Amino acid sequence: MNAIQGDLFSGFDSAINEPKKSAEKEVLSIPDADITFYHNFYNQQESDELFQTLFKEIKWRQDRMKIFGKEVNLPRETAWYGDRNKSYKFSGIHLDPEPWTPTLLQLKEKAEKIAKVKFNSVLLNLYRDGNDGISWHSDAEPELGSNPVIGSVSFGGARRFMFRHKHDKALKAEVELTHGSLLVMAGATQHFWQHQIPKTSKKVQPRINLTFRVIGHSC
Ligand SMILES: O=C(O)CCC(=O)C(=O)O
Repeated sequence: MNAIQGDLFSGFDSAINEPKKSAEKEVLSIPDADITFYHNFYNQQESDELFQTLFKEIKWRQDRMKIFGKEVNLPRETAWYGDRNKSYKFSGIHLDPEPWTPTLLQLKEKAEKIAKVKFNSVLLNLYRDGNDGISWHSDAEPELGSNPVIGSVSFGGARRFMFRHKHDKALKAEVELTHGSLLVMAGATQHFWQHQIPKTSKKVQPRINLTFRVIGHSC
């Protein structure tokens, strides 16, 4: 985490430019947003086990999307689980949910205690290596409603999670999403900010991310 990022957080030790490991909750101090980060939401052993379980149990799929009229593979594998009838549409892809597994329900309940909402769906992304990523977007699909609460849990290789303001391009922020962490985005965040996981030429371990969501009216 660099100094600019560090200054954005409370619970940050600027002398060594590292987040305080004891800090339970770090609030990202950027305008027009409500973002909190929990570094050690799961401990190392729990995180290792959950990564392995999700890697094996989830029905990962390789979706395709159209770019300039050409069909290409999405640079990651995905899966959509949740309550019945809570389908989701993004990048022109329509996803019908797989039923909750015991592992996903356990993860959902733990995230709900912090996010203070009942999630009814989860989008999972598997980033196999540094060639996988997700480009700039906000989670602003109509079925998420206004001011959605998104609970984002990460396991595996740490990746950069970047924010840019939609109206003021000079406003940027970044968080390293580490093994076993939880990031909660709420309030007006999706109205004003976009986020991305950039691809990287560095050697990175595979990573699984789960974004728990509340879907209102399905598409
Ligand atoms: O992998 C991540 O941390 C982000 C995923 C994401 O932005 C999304 O699923 O909309």
